[in-house]
Amino acid sequence: MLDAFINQVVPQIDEINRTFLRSLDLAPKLKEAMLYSYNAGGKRIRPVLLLAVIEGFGADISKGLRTAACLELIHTSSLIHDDLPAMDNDDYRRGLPTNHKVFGEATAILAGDSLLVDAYRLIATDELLTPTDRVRLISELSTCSGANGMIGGQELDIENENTEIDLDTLVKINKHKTGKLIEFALVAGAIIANQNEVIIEKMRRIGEHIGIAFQIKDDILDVEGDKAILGKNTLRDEKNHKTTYVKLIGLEGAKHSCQVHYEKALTLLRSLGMNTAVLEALFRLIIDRNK
Ligand code: GRG
Repeated sequence: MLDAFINQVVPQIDEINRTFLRSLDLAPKLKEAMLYSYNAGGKRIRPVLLLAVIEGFGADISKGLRTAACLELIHTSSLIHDDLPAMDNDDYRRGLPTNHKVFGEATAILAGDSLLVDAYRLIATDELLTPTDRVRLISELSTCSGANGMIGGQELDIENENTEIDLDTLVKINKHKTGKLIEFALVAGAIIANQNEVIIEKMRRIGEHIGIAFQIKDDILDVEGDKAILGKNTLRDEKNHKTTYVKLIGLEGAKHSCQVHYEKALTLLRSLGMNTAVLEALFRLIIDRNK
């Protein structure tokens, strides 16, 4: 059932994004760099989560396709910047050499910038959404991506390299760096499905828990995962002197904490009275994944 859902929606998201990126034709090398990282693959978890929320509420998933596509472009931009020499300095991502290794650092920075900035037009011009919903979604997404969201979380992460931090600080970093885009997926799905504010805020809390579980699993895979399956290097956190859940509470502690956040997300989800089958399968995939 989850596979059928993924096979139904991912080609549609990819089609929207590829068509959109191909239309940006002022600077061919920049376009090529953007398409390179987008086409390198990736699990597309965030857009699938967004659309699964809409499906769970019995609403029309076509109304969420462009917002879901936009979210994946912004996520892709963050991966390009994350790999830059000034950040994690990585040479391998989504199974291929990183963007700056292929196109040079300047173009990689601009490819990340463009993916972040151009993406919003997918929502702004979405005629299936009301103008009010477009503005709200853009506002939510820029908050989740910006200085009070993913980018702020990345800054805290960098400032705390080589530093002994406690669990609360680590949770704060990851809630923002990784969690905010996942939170957006759940909140946006509820907005597009016309849910009330109580439900939207419950979705936000579900997103917080599943976002933390996602990052804990990422930390676990950095230690236990297989580079060939992951498509990125392992032991990156140790190389970058990062504090992770595994470092702070051990491998078993991290696995336990991942399970706890997953269960909290699940309990909240089941309290909403919606069809949770696809979302539950996705949450399970997030904590059981091997890539
Ligand atoms: C774009 C201006 C701009 C800034 C970006 C670098 C940065 C600021 C933020 C870093 C955010 C980041 C990369 C957090 C880690 C999140 C994470 C666990 C990513 C891996 O996501 P997956 O597993 O990857 O979904 P795939 O490749 O499957 O999409």
